Amino acid sequence: MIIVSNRLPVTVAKRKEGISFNPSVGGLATGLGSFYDSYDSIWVGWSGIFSERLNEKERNVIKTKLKKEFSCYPVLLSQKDVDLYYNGFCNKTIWPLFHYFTQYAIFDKKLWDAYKRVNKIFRDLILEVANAYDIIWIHDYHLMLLPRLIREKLPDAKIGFFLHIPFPSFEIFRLLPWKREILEGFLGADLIGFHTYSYVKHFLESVRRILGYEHIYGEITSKNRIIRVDSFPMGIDYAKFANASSDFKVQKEIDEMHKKMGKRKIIFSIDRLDYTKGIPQRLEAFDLFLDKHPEWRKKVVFIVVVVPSRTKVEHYRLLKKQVDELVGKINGKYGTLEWTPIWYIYRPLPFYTLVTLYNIADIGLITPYRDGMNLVAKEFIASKVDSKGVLILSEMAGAAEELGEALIVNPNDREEIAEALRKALLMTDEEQIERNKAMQKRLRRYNVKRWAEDFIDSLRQIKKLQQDLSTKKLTAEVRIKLLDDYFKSNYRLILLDYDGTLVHFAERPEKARPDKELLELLAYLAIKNDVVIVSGRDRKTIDRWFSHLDIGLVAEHGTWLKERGKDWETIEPLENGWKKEILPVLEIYVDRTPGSFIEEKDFALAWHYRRCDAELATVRAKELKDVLLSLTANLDIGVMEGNKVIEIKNTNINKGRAVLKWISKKQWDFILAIGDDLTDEDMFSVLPDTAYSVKVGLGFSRAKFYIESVQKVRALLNAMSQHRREKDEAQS
Ligand code: GDG
Repeated sequence: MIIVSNRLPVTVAKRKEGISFNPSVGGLATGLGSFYDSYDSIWVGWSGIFSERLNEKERNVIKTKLKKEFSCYPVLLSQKDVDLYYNGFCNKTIWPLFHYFTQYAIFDKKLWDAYKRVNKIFRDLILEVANAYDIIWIHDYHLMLLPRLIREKLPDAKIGFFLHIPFPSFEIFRLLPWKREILEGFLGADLIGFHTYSYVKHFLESVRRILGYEHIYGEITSKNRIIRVDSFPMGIDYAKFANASSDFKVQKEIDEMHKKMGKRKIIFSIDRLDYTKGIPQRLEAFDLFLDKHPEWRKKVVFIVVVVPSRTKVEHYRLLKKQVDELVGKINGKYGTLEWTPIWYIYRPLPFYTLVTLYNIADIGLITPYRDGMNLVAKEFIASKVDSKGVLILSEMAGAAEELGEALIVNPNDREEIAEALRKALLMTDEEQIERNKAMQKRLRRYNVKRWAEDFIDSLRQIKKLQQDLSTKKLTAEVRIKLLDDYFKSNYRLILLDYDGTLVHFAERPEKARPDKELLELLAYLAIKNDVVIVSGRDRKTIDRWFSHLDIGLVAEHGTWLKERGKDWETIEPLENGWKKEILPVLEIYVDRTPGSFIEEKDFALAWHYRRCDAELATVRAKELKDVLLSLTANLDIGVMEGNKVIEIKNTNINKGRAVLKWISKKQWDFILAIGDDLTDEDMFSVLPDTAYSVKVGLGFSRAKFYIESVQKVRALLNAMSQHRREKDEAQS
């Protein structure tokens, strides 16, 4: 497996004493690092040092050591690259935009160009190290173009992509001038993962509204590939945190801290210095708490650890100043000679100190404005060996979806945070233990290893599904065999759906009338074969369009049948009284859903929504289906979903039942059935094993093969009728 991320898990620096190699900090590096150690994998990323600061010899030393000792492959980036791509597009455009800080987002073509260039640098290194069967797992917002760039060069690669930050709602994402390219970049992957289902929904909505690709249960069919989109809430290395407190060094620090603190309660927070983490308003909430509850003064200490981050970006520098001032202000306002309300640390901590603080803290106060997941919240809970302590967590952190037993707060509501602090300080041990145990159980089970394995399993599954579908493709060889069987046989039956199979879907059904070429083609085919049009359309239309041809006809999904040279007939006398009950319901939905309309057939009703706003229509269709299902529960009436249509009709009628009439007529030695939607599945399911069944377009189907488009269907039928035409033309 090749893991790809902006930074390697090892940071290289050049010092007077020589070149140093240290573990990288941050959610991705710490989280994935432990999984990476236990898996046969290599890591591609930037080492943290500018390429121009190294001479050829140093480069080689670094490259060799990274490869040998850490299985890492460094991407070389210059200071300019890092400035425009990392500090620029990543952290001045994508980061603020995806965290809903639109006012901070800069849209600058120069930064975008650098982003594209650096993504290509990553691609080139991956192409050097990747083998055909490798899994390539790309991480985060720095590399959103990479899946597609790799796909262009390695069409069969197994590519997974995981976004560690939120994916914003469509209204925010659409602000990005390069939104199309970014989405297309994502779709180069086979599996796209997010922390929460909300981000999945946002992404799918943007894909639908910007690129026009629909999805079914998170599976997008784009051009000729199926791509899965799903949520995988990232876990932590649970055992590492749970076991750490028994470490001698940690024990010693814990004892010392307890001595220092006495009976004081400890509130704790740690974050990278980032405007998304809500540090200033958290301090203000603490201020409000001390103001409203003077009885708690001198009895609590708030340990605030802030880890320097992105110091090259201006907003971060301003934020640092703001935090410094606020801490000074609060300490000045309430502090006494023997009590400092806030202990403020601005630097990274060694792991054992971090674990010590998780251990001794009575309250973890984590209140980001927005956070993809937030691992600190999970680590705090995992470190509580005696299950005592209270987590106060922002509802805006992805982690809040899994940690419902925490005290959940709105990060913008200082009153609520102050009140949560009071409540946490008064919470009984029993309640703390009960809440934490439930969360610990979940975090222990879905740890980072499970998370990564789940992702990789899901990637393998989608790859297998793609392969299953691709083996079903009606390839050139199958086509030759099909034509060969066709020409060799004497009794041939050809069953053809109409809309989406012989003609493209049109916005209004009356527009999709058969063209001259199609009518001619059907006429030729009918000379030597039994041809049947098997349609869901109403009988009158089918009759008007095709009754002059010498072919069989099925209308309204099998309600009406017409054999060659005979009259229309119904399979059995059908009851129709339900229509007057259902029609008014459909009319309400037409009024409420602009662009939708009702089609009335002899024994069926259909509500079409192909011309509506996609989002609204999906919601309405679901609602309507529920309503109809409850209305028709005790009747012989079924509610079926087709392509952008909901159809209500007698349950014992379907295309399968209708075509049996033709299938059972003769000992056919060649049967071909072609269709494109769910209603055609009934037709495929009644065919004998020897028949050729073909679905138009990708997707799940009982058909043996799929064919890409209406044009290809026409080309196939043309080839079948060709020899006859040639004869005719020669004669004339
Ligand atoms: C991004 C997303 C998402 C922090 N300071 C020190 C230190 N850390 C470790 C923590 C934790 C990690 O860094 C921070 O992870 P978070 O998840 O809280 O936040 P981000 O860095 O913003 O991470 C985030 C994450 O990616 C994973 O997908 O959850 O939403 O923004 O593991 O323990 N570790 C040590 N010293 C420190 O001073 N040793």
